[in-house]
Amino acid sequence: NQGVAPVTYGQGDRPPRGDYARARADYTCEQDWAAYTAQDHELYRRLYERQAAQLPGLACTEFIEAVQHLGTPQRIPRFDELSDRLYRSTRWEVVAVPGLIPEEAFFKLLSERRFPVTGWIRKPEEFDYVVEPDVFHDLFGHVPLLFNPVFADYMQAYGAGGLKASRLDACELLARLYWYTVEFGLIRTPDGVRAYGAGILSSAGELRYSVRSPEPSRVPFDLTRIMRTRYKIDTYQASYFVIDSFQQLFDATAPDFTPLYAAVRAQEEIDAGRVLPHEERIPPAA
Ligand code: HBI
Ligand code: FE
Repeated sequence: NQGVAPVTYGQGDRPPRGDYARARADYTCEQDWAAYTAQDHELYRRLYERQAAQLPGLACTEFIEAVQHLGTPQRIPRFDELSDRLYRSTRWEVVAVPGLIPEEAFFKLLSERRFPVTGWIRKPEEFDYVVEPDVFHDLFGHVPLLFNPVFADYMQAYGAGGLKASRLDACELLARLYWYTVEFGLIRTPDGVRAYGAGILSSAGELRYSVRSPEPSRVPFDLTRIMRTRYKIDTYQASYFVIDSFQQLFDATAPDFTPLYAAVRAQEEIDAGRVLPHEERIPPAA
């Protein structure tokens, strides 16, 4: 096994944290659960408990109900056991990866209903913030909604769309959709907006900020509008897009994006935070 080339955010100015030498050609690897230390499990438990405590009133009900499927917060879950439960529920599995993987490999796994989860956990001094996704972000943020049938199908369709986008050189546009839905999405409920995005749900501070702060702009979900919108990777988001339901998300993204990419490229990009003249401003939750 020759391993694969590591992937990092930015220009590779930080060394990769995972062991890419042990990954297979599809970038999956063994979880090596036995290698986690007692401190690793303890850090996972502290992260889990901090986030679980702030879900009521901030996370959507679907997420709150599904988070129990992760199993005991006392230790980092075994991916194979979690996969068994997930497969019985929505025919998805989780697979271990060393960390960030190339877009095409990422899309391919999603299209096969295999969700890549980073094996390593952050350091204790990164309790409040870690730049790259770690096992806590990937599991706590992403896996609960994979137990939701409609969201599960959306994720697979996104992967299939990603493979197509790679051939059309449109990954940047499609990545914005992922960013503003899967990572930082909000959903309307009778009690006000709630979070469903993994980047928000696994964040110490952004969960409350995204749902309650008067500062950022919140506008209704609009596919081409999202594809025109830049995003920030190292601060709280300046814009959030609000869906009405997971079915809306699935239906809006079902058609072939090929004509949309051309239309989006012909229009100007939009800075994060801007609200367009015709757009509804959705208020923060009380
Ligand atoms: N790799 N492990 C991992 N996790 C991600 O969320 C991820 C990735 N590679 C690419 C990627 N995300 C992004 O390009 C998405 O925007 C598509
Ligand atoms: Fe993520």
